[in-house]
Amino acid sequence: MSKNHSYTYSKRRTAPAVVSIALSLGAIATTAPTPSDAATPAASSTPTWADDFNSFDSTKWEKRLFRDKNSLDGADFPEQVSITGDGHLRLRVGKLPEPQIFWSQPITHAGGYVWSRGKHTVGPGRIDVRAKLLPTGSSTGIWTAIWFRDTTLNGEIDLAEMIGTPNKQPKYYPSDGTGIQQTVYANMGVKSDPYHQRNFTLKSPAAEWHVYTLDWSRSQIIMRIDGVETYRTKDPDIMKAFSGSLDIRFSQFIGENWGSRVGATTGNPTDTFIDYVRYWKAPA
Ligand SMILES: [Ca+2]
Repeated sequence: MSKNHSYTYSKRRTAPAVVSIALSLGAIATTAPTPSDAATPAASSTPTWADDFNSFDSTKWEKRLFRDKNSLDGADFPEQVSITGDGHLRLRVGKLPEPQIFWSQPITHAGGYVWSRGKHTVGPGRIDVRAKLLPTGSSTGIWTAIWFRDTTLNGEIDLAEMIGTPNKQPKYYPSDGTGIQQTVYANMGVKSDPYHQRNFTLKSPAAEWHVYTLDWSRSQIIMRIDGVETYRTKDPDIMKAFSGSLDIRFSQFIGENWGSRVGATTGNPTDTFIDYVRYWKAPA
């Protein structure tokens, strides 16, 4: 997929061929970090900041009106974002009553996108996000993501990305809904930019609740799913892109050529849920 569109709004999809491995979280449990790796406070301590999504805090979050250029079948509308009665942020993909033209693209669906850019960012530390990404078998063409951009716009961390199932890339996103992709990008907008990408197979579908953790400092990025380490880099060419603080983004893009366009197995509606975000600032 394109790596050269405008970096200002980019959520780039790249073919996961450069560095990709598929493995079971259970199989790598022995690589869980030792206590000496713990750069940040344990989850049992009181978070520096948290949002349980019992209401929508517009001082921290914005519901976006947006279409990524890779989103060919839909756009994100504020109306597709809501808070459920049980305290979840819900991003909902639904079929439009009538097809329409949005930002020069004919679209049939609307989804949700919430970001904190310009309102709230987090510095080095640990961020836990508890989420249900996409239902299994009825979410074709929906590309849902939990991700972060550095305030310098140089770096991007994709903590969890999923293409709905079924899709055109079952090697990465199998039909049982267990596929997750994690990526770190540096030097956005430069065609030869370094990036690291990993694919993981969860033991249970991404349609179930999982806790996705980003643990970062100026010298290291670690990602975990349900407490099990899935990604780590200390590459200085990557880390130099993370000199600012991170905004937080939850998005749904709809229909792209690599993963799948929408179709008969795209549920109407199809939801992504976020239960909470918790942040622990790294010790000074
Ligand atoms: Ca909640």
